[in-house]
Amino acid sequence: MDRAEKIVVGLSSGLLGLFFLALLAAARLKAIDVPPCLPPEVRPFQTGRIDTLPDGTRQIFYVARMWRFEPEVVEVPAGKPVDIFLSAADVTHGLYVSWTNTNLMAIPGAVNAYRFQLPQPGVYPIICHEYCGAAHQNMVAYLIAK
Ligand SMILES: [Cu+2]
Repeated sequence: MDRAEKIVVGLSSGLLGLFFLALLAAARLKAIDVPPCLPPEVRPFQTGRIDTLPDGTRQIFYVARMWRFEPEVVEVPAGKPVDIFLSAADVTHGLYVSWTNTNLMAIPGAVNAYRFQLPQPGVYPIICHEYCGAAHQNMVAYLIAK
């Protein structure tokens, strides 16, 4: 290996190390972590529902199907934890809560889950972000934070 190759390999390795450190720092600063595994009793479901835990945490079990989310309109307390459990009844869909970083895939035969909060009162549209058929663009639900 000549001197120029050693310099290029050294610079490339340094840059890779810098990117890796930036990734670790961003994950630490933004508290990004690997999602927890769901307990085995959480199975794919076909009907949507809403539960409230004793501590006030709202749990929403969304079913995505052509071309709607079930339940369609849900009120949640602003600033309190909300757990979303998401399953698909037919094909792959997506669930994106507008103006947040809540973004899940609805995959038939699987359940995805995510805990988040809506900090401000308001109406947050939920849209499907995965093309799922002819009326995909009409697939909207609403979270109303009060
Ligand atoms: Cu869709």
